[in-house]
Amino acid sequence: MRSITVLSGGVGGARFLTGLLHGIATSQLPGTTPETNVTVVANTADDIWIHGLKVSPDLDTVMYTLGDGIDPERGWGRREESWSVKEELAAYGVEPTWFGLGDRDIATHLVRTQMLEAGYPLSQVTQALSRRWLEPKFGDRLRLLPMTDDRVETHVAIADESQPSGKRVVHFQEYWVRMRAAVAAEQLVFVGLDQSSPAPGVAEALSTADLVIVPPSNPVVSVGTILGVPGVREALLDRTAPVVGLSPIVGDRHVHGMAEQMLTSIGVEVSAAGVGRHYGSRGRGGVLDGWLVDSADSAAVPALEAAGIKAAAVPLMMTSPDATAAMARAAIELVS
Ligand code: FO1
Repeated sequence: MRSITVLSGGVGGARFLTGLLHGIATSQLPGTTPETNVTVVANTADDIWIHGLKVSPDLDTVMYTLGDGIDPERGWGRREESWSVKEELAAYGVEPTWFGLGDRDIATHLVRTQMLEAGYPLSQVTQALSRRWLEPKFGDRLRLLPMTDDRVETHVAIADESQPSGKRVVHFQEYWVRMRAAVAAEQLVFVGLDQSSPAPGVAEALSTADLVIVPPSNPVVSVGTILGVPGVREALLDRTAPVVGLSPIVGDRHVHGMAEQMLTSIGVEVSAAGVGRHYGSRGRGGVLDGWLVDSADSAAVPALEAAGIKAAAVPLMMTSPDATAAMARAAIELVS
């Protein structure tokens, strides 16, 4: 396999990529060699302008995780972080205080914001930041692309009796970070998504890769948004090589994050089979050729096969790079 493309959100996608790259480097993955290259197409609908800075959480989480700069406990932001700027902003009474930008992390957002304001597209900003974080370790065998260079933001409508409409719309980050997704997401609004176009290299990475992997990221606000960029689905469909996914739902629960709330918000059953059917079989207008479910959900396999999706049940907890590499191996074997 010359090239693999992965559609990634934040924490779950980054953890999967760590295992995939480990599996390639240690020759655990059939068909790959140390020269196999990986292109990551990352979600940018989590992005937020805050304190005058453009923050791209999923791009940064992938970049910091693979570049060993991530804070392992939080799964986002920098390790060995300090929070002086955040404390000073709070001392000035500047809102919002619910979204924490660490001092080291702020340098990333300053570089990104300056380059965007100088007219560079997000894809070139990401390439510049990756020169520090990814190139030294992976050379040209790993490429990180935003799904689009256009501004796209996920906003969430929640109940608010004080409003005449009975609803209020908040940015996804406020829904997740400030509210911990504790209230129902009555409606999701993907601002700018329908007008967006794939970033340079994205369509080609999807249509020419020898394998496309949908990792256990949030199927709605991470993978769903990538698939929602006009042109992305078409690039996935006009390819011969397989598309294989791994369920983020294990035993009817999400492993972390807020997939349950997001799936419920769009009326999709919170189960491994429900998500597989939501992505759909590539032969029937969907995107998947194969779908891995956790051993706990082996009963889902026949229904998925009936829906035209090859399925298998294997352990899907990413407890270590080797465990994750084994998941990547099972995904490759499922569709080889
Ligand atoms: N998550 C939190 O729970 N609290 C935060 O204060 C926070 C700040 C933050 C800053 C930069 C960044 O890249 C990510 C940050 N996150 C924070 C995580 C973020 O909400 C998630 O990475 C994704 O957007 C959701 O998948």
